[in-house]
Amino acid sequence: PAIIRRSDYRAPDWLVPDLALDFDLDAAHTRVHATLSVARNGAHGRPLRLDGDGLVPLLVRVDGQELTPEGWSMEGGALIIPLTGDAHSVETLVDIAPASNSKLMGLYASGGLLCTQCEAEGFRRITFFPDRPDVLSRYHVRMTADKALYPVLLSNGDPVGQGEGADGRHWAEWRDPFPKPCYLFALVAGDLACNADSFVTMSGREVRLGIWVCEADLPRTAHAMKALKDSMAWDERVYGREYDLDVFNIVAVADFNFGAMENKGLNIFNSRYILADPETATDMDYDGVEGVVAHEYFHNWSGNRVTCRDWFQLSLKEGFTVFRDQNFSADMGSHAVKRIEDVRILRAAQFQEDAGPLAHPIRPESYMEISNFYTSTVYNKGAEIIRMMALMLGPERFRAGADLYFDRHDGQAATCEDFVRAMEEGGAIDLTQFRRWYEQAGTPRVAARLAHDPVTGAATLTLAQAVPPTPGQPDKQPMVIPLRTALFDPATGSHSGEQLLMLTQAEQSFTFEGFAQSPLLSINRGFSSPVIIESERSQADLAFLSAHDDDPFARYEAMQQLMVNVLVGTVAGQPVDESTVIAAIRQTATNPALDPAFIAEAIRLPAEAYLGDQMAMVDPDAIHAARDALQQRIGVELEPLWRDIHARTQANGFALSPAAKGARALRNVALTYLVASGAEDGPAIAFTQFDRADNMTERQSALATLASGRSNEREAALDIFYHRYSDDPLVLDKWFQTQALAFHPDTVDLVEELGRHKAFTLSNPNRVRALYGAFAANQWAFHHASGKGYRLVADCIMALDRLNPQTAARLAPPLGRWKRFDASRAAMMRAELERILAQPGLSKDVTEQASKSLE
Ligand code: B3K
Ligand code: ZN
Repeated sequence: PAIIRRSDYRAPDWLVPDLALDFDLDAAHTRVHATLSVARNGAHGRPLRLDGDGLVPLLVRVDGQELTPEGWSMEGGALIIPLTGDAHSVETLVDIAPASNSKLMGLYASGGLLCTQCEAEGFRRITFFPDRPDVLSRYHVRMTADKALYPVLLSNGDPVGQGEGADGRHWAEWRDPFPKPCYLFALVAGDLACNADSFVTMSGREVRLGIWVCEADLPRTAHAMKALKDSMAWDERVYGREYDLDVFNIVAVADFNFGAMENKGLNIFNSRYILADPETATDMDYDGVEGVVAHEYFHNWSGNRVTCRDWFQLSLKEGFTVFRDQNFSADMGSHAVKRIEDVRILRAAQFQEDAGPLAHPIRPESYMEISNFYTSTVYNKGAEIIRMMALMLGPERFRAGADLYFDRHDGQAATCEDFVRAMEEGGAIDLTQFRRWYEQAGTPRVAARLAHDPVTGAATLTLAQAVPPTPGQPDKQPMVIPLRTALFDPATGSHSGEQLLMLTQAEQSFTFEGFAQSPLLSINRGFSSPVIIESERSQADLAFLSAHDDDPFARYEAMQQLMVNVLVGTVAGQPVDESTVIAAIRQTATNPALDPAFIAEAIRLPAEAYLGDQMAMVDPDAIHAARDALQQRIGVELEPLWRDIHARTQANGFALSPAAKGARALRNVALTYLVASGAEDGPAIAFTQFDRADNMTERQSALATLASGRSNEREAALDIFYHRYSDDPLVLDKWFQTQALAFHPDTVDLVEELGRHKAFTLSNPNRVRALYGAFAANQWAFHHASGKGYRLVADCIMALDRLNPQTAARLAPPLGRWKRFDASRAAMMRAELERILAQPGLSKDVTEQASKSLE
């Protein structure tokens, strides 16, 4: 497949200021009649080139005249039309088949609905068009459909007309006054019910809000509606940006390749990010709904009003919008806990990506298939890079930079460079060296060494940075690394003020005066930079910080580092002292001044995969054994505490308040330790929680605890859960996922069986991710020494690639981490990648991921 390069960008040859689309909708055959007003862009003689993917032109007209077959040609899937003038009207007619569209890109059927997904390059599967984000058009959409099957017809912008047609059909017209790229086009047709509400903007305009779902799901839309209204108010308050159309609609669909899509005025969502009620959604699901609703809403400014010039600029909208949704969620709940969660996600997904064969800068230089670049790097690392700018500028100057960016580029297709320049000018800062964060891949490592002179009382902190080599980038330049830092004086137990240290050179020293004794280092507080800190801090120092650091993230980090040191030491066969960890856990868990939600985060053991990331060579069995043993030890030593917490956090009725959520989180950690202790009544306590819970958070967490054990209660609980929820797809996903994530020696065989279960299907991406996506994240099970785990995932990728390459390709990266495993596992992982690549007709999505993974 061809490689597209950022340096090859050229402005479009033809612009399309206006586009009229006429859809004659039907699941088997939909006719799309498009009328494009085209305008030559610059002085050139090149023909009009309209992208198409699997389309056959049934009619081509220019200025009302039908062209003979000699008047146009096809090149790949594209339609080429030589034109003589500078402005023309071009019409095409195509016939597409939504019901057989298994890629879920373009116009497809989900349940009884017809819906679209166009980003990044799905619009070319609907009609011939210059499918690139820098061609912006005003859309006028007409849809005609069977009224009984599709009583609701939605598109972007505002509704401008509707009426009855012949033979039980009806029609609707929508007009979007804001010029937009075609990736933001959407339509939905179906039998939908509406949760209708309204919002008055800061300038006093009333916006009609609608969340559209099937009738039975209406009671599950309240949380999404609240999140939408909170987001609208937040963007006005924090960024001064208000909504710009008279209606804002959201539709939930069951079959969707990712989370949701920010189509102008008509967001389309994976139903898992809309539907929530206590019986079926966990607290994490509720937070997911809030965060994704906000994310898509915020795109109306960061993405739609200002869009991307080309797909290499994807982080311009995604990194910034993730940063915005993270801050929104923090404001809605706990800043400390949100930051911990976001860093956990960054480390689990992005640090792994940055350390492997698929590493790329947040602004990539090339791609085969753009769908493969909707990555944790572009999204989550992209957000961290905006966060560093916000930290360096402070809130007022950051807001001034954002204002300049939005005002200057409103209505345009912009670049990352445009954003950085607006921050420089609006925020009055020089970001010359900082731009390397857009160019260099890899997670910087910062070695921190603290030296103390008892005679002068000076403490000298020496910081040395190194960015590891990544594919295509053997040598790296020093980055700008802002590090929030404090030095704790052991004499007083406190520090005399945090400083923002700017590490800009390969090595730099900072001196601090007035320490009679050597201070304790608290660095990268709040995780101010997305880097790995290497500092030799004793277990005693870490224990002190875990109890006294006034930055909650640093406190959490000290606690986790304590645990990591013990676990990594155990795996390496070194003698370790578990007592410091256990004392620190007791200290934290019993501190009445701490938020229970924070405690739950801080006392949980680091994930097996995170432990693997700390080692040059990952030994999944040894890591599992060490973590399991420490968990048991903590369970045994503090058993009365776990019993007490578990009993104490039992709620009287369900609430969604931060306090109630925190109590549930802590209760679930306590249950895990209690069961891990091996106490005889552990499984029975878990089963009682499972059985009596009035909410999914407690039920699923008890189920997960049981699923990782070998009690009789295990089978019973899984069976009850399955039958209770067998007609709710989102909850059934949890049943698959819980088993795929279980720490159980037979997980790999179980997953194989579940792949043949009657409720399993490759045609629903949520179901695939619930089983195979979760399984591939279960380090111990996936890396089973037999290699069976690798084979299962490879088989799934190969089968799914024939239906849905985009979702298939997302399962490939775990197989690409072979360099970090022993020779036997590495050989088996490579063999699976090679077997995948040998499959005839393999998509370019999977080809790109698998071939890069072998390098
Ligand atoms: N912009 C979409 C993602 C589209 C993914 C295409 N492969 C959702 C989001 O980030 O808001
Ligand atoms: Zn986004």
